[in-house]
Amino acid sequence: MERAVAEKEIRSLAKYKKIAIATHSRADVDGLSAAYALTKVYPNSVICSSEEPGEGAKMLAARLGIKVEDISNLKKSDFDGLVVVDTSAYTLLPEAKGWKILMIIDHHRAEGRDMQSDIQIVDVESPSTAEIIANILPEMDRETAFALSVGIIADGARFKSARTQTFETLAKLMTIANANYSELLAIAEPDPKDEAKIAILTAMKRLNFIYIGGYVVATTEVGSNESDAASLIAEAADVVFVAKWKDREKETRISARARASVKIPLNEVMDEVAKELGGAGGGHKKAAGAALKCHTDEALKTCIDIFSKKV
Ligand SMILES: [Mn+2]
Repeated sequence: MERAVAEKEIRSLAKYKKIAIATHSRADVDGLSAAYALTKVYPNSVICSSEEPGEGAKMLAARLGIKVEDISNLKKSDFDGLVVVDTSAYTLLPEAKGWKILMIIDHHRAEGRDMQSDIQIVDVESPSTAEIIANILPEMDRETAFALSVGIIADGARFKSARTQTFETLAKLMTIANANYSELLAIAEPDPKDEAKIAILTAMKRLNFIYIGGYVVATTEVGSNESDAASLIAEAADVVFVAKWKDREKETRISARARASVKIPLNEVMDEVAKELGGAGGGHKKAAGAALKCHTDEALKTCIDIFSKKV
């Protein structure tokens, strides 16, 4: 979508009296910063999500005084509808079911995308939702520029998926925010809590790896922090699948990561694994995930099988 058209679409929703702006459950800084930028366009709006926000999102919210409501506590009839940012899959925000979705702004790939809206601003080439919004709405205040800077730094996996525009956009935002990189990085990549450190080290202790078609592929299991563990292990292995059993949902969550040179798109692997085992999978080529209706052993075995087939 052309920039001017996208801006018109975003601004067209300002006619509504009250909008809820939702990001995926366990909000991250990309989703939160995108939602926050939109509150400046829709002054009478509320930001919402589900489950506890990530550490960086909590820090950003505290710094800018952003309030994040639990979407389950909102009364649908009080709102004209929902704007969804940084996801377009009900798996990542099941509580959005039953809401009228006025607009979706997202950078995730099509697999698993099952939310529908008349206005969909989706750029799968963008490393972050923050970058999409920063380019559509370049006029912004200092706080918004600060938030979007953090979103861009946090979601880009240390600029591994950055394009020229990412750096240009970030430089402009940092100038408006009058912020330095270390200050932004402290929120984009907060120091892990002890329980996260222990979860990651446990993931490493339980790690198995095999050689598949020239790639070192690792698998492991954790009780929490699966995506942090996956990101770190992918610094050493070529590909990693980290499993976590969710007792409440009776399902296994997989967090998958690959280094830049890996040719097999993990979002496709996750999608096929989900089709075989039941559940949903998708994400990006180098960072993907799935929620699967089976136990962790079977989930990891199927990840390896499907990956092997694709090599
Ligand atoms: Mn994102």
